[in-house]
Amino acid sequence: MDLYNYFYSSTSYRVRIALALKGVDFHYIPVNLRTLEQRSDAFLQRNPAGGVPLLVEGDFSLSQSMAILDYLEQTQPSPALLPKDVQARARVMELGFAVACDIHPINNQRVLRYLQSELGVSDAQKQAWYAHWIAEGLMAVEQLLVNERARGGVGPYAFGTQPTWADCCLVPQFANALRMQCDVSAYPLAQAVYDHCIAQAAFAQAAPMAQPDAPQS
Ligand SMILES: N[C@@H](CCC(=O)N[C@@H](CS)C(=O)NCC(=O)O)C(=O)O
Repeated sequence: MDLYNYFYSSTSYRVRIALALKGVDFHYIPVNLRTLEQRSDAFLQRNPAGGVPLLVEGDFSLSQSMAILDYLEQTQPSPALLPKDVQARARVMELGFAVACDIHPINNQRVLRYLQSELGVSDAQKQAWYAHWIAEGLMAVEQLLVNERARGGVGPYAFGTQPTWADCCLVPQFANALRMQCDVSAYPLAQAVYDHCIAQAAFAQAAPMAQPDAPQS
């Protein structure tokens, strides 16, 4: 299994966490987002959307991190990263999609690039945009965690004692918020989930700085 990805890409990080939790070996193929390799003809032929991650297994090729998580869940069912109970499963997906649909796309590199190169926004305005959507998005995520704790959910993961898709999505987004120096003090439950997760071996294995294309110093 080949995974085209980039060490700092949070969508790639989601998939790397799931692969590590499931103990699946893969071949890491770096796509350098800093040099816009994702826009090269060679990569666009593989993924016309021009983004990572991209999973390739034989002649089967799949983009979209959430579709990849689902594919892995079906093909490598153990350990399960979605609960069996229908409502519990929906809650996990609700949090995962809050990150994947409401936070990540509007702060994606191509959006930030467009803001600067086409609309001429300054670095400070770009940072304000980023921080604004992180704040709105993480506030909603925090409330989902508050609701879960009010239902009796104890953690230390987002939903209970085992990692789920919610953690696969939350951890990379929270890491991005910290990297972009956003104020995260209003999200103590999300912070606690993040702190717990990054201390676990599978999450550490999937972390950006542990990847072969990360800067070595
Ligand atoms: N919805 C897609 C988004 C993929 C995506 O755009 N990933 C980012 C990295 S986190 C990327 O490759 N950005 C490159 C760009 O925007 O040019 C997914 O979940 O896989």
